[in-house]
Amino acid sequence: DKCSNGSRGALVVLEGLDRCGKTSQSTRLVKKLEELGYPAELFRFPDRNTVIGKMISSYLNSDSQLDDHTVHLLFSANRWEKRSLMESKLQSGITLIVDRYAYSGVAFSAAKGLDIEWCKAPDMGLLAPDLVLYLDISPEKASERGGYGGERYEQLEFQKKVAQAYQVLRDASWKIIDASLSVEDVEEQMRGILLDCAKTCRNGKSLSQLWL
Ligand code: 2DT
Repeated sequence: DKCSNGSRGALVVLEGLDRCGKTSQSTRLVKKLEELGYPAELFRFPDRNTVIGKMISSYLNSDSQLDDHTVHLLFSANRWEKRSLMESKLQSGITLIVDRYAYSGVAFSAAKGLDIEWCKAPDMGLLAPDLVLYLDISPEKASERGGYGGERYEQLEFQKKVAQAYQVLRDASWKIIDASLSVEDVEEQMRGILLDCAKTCRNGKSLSQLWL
């Protein structure tokens, strides 16, 4: 049992615009951590497997319409329904690599014009990440990467607003990663930061709550 001495896993979030490379990097980081002896698991939000997640998914595919506030609260509820599972995994020594989190929640809704403080409120008290890796790429460059899929938010003008909204959310837990480079070079930038974070958590850094 990795946790018999009380050491915990790290909560690490990857954020960024659509097509910034988050999803493939998340998978690589989980593999890398495991190779180095840190048990790790991948989470992603929205988690489309739950009942709430299915409502979100249908909205994103434009199979259903929802008021902007309503869908914002569903995204938040989708994180809350995973909170206790995430906490128990962390406490058992597993590092979680999370593809999108509350920052996506606020940035995408704020880009639609919702008030930022209103957007943050429902996520207050979720587990606070130990590290946020922001995969930084210009909206123009991201849009050139194989084109966007058909989902609701995958449009250049909207992504520009999301990029602006993300800037307001930066705090001390954020590290800005240049995501315009090759897959290997992007991973290389994150590896050391990630391992430092995993060590600090293993050595007893306590979990805290988001935005409180
Ligand atoms: P993926 O393409 O990564 O599955 O994301 N989104 C995500 C929100 O608007 N609010 C949220 O809270 C989260 C987690 C970002 C699907 C889209 O959903 C957006 C892109």
